[in-house]
Amino acid sequence: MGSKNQTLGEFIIENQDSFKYTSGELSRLINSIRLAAKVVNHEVNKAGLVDIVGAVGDKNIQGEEQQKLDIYANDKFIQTLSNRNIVCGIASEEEDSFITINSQDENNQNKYVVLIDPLDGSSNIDVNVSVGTIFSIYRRVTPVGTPVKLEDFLQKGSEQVAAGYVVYGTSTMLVYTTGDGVNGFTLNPAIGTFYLSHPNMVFPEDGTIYSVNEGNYIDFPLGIKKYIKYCQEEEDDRPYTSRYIGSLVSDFHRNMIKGGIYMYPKGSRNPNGKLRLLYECNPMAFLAEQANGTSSDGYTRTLDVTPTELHQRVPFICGSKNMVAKVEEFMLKFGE
Ligand code: P6P
Repeated sequence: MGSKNQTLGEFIIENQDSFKYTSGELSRLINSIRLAAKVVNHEVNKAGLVDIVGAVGDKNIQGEEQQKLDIYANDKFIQTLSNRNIVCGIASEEEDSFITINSQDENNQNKYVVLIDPLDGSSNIDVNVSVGTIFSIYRRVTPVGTPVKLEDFLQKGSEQVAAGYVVYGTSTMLVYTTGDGVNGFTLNPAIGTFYLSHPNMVFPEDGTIYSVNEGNYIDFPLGIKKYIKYCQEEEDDRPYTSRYIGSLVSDFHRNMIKGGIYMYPKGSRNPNGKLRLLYECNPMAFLAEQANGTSSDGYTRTLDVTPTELHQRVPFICGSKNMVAKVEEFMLKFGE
């Protein structure tokens, strides 16, 4: 593991032996994400000052209003990932289909695919609330040197080789895992360097924070309704508190540090839940499990779900393991 205030670059070099594939490949992957994070951070931090905020008038495949920063972040991550000659394909929340990246060398030895939510929580941009980038990394399953295929992206979350997020908050942090624990790096904007500020991040097994949009309460499965009432009951002085930012990365980050649970159940407006399996739920679930937390849809471990389409949605319950277990207990007992 790293030492406090080690730079991200030093940390990657020191720990690349723990990455089960060729060390240089991981470094180039994480470094390209580091660069894109700094570029996007610069724009996010001045969003209120220039005419880059506000809807562009288009909608993405999710039917969601695309904010200018959504497009900007999407373009920057695709550009930096493409330029590093390490990735053979990219899927993004902002792109209808996956993008094939043709390597500069003709036989295209690139082995990795990356799935991203380039700017999660973008509805918060105009009101100056934290937003984030989420990324998920796999090795391709089709032959190296051939064009990437959809099956390279439709892999179970348990097959991820790396995952992480950038949270553009009161400070900008890059938090990621390569399957050997979770480490958080804080950006010093004055010099553009990420420093190891949160080594070996771990979810407390118990927590007192539950994060859910209670405006959807009436549509929740009975098991979720029962859990929320369990948190709110007066008896034996339950210490729970509700905190919901409306930005998955921010709610997840706070819950990992303080202990808590994030829930986006299914409902009438979102019969399969709202969050996307491949580039929101799976990377956050990988991080959660690497930080001693858990993640499921209320019944099935998130990382065990077999994907069927690029933008599919799943119900998402993620955080402190004993809180997730309690929700699953209620889902088993009361169900839908
Ligand atoms: P709602 C942002 O769009 C997002 O994907 C997550 O970051 C966030 O937790 C959730 O959706 C908010 O959704 O329906 O509560 O506004």
